[in-house]
Amino acid sequence: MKAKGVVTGLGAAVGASHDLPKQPSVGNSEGDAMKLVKEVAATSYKAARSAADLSINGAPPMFAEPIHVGRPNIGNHKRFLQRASDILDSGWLSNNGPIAQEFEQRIAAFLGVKHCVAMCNGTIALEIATRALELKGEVIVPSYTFIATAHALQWQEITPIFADIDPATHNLDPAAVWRMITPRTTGIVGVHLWGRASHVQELEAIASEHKLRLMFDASHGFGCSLDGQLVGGFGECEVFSFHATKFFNTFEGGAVVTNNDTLAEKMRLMRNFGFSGYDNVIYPGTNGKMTEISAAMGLTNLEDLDDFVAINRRNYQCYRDAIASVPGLSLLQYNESERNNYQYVVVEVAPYFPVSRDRIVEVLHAENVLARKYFWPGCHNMEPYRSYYPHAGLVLPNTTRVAERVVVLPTGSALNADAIRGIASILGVLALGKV
Ligand code: T4K
Repeated sequence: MKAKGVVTGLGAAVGASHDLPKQPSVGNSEGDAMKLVKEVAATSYKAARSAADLSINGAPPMFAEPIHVGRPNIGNHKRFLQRASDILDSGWLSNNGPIAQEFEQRIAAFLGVKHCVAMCNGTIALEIATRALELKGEVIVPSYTFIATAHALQWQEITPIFADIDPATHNLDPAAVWRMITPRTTGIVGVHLWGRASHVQELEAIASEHKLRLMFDASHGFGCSLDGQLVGGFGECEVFSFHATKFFNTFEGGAVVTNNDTLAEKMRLMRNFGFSGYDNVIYPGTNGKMTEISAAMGLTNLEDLDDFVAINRRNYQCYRDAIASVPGLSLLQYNESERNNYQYVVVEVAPYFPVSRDRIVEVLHAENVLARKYFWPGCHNMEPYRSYYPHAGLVLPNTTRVAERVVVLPTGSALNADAIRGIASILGVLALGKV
């Protein structure tokens, strides 16, 4: 079913010209349709043409059910259920079992790194990685990231020092990093925000000049590359989140990947209470183990990764075409010469757009489009950092500006081209300014 009309200012892109194939029936070699998250109810689609069509003005919402940012990408059900059944039969559920080990090998091979240390989630993986690197004192991080990046440090009484971002990339600005270095600085945690790689070379140069340890929070970057090399092998180690909402998920999960044998060994001990065999603890540790069922989900999803990219890419292109002609909105670009997972559809609202970013989100929510304001208001404006460093914002002008302007839109298998055009038509109405 098509969006019903074309909104002034949106141009032909929102109309019928870019018919993309309907999904989500992605076939596979076993002749099984891959069952993805079901599409949003098509019966409620319409295109908004004027303010009167908007739910905030009394019209019915465009979608009958909520469309979330972060609906999971789920691979072939049959293969997952077979693995789940095998796990139950085996009676081996956790503690570095055979499926978790296979998962680690597959991930390391996929990323082209020596070691993958699978964990129960990305936050614990960050904590273990920073601890294994013996970070202390002050560590430089962006404030424009999910709170876990900062909390993983604070949890260990390491002081996160927030450096500003490059407004073009939304990643740490190397010059800002350089300015925040003090005699207490021991490391830098870069974040590949939205899956777009950090300024890796520049950060490496700073780290090497100042003898700092460098690691990356690669939670968004699974399957993304920099200069053709997949994220995973940069810095001393990189940390992934495999949370349900991530491009690649294991229900909950995470991993630290590294080419450093000693570091990998240390992290394996740390994630298992420091146990080296029965009754022999040789290191302080925690419980960071990945379960077998999570690893089974990971193996299944890894097999369907190309389909996830194809769906996200198709959605991204559809958004790009539909939003291109809305003045004052720009879609964050992915470098098409790199590998991207297109998991985040990020729109920046120009200062001259007639409706505020917060009002855009309010209007979209009323239509059941649960757009998000990631990563507003920035970690430095959340507790405990807001109380600890009330003036941090003074050195974070780009963080403040970007965090106030970004809207993240839903993508994934729940959306088809009609739904995306419908969402774009709401934005087109807002561009007219009469809401
Ligand atoms: N570093 C970075 C840069 C990160 O982005 C994250 C996580 C981490 C570290 C930490 O990794 P983990 O410890 O989480 O592995 C979500 C995720 O919960 C969080 O993992 C993620 N970043 C962050 C960017 O987004 P919330 O609080 O904004 O949204 P949440 O979890 O409520 O999910 C969003 C929507 O997704 C829900 O409203 C509904 C939908 N959803 C969610 C789940 C869990 C589903 O449809 N199905 C589901 O199973 O944090």
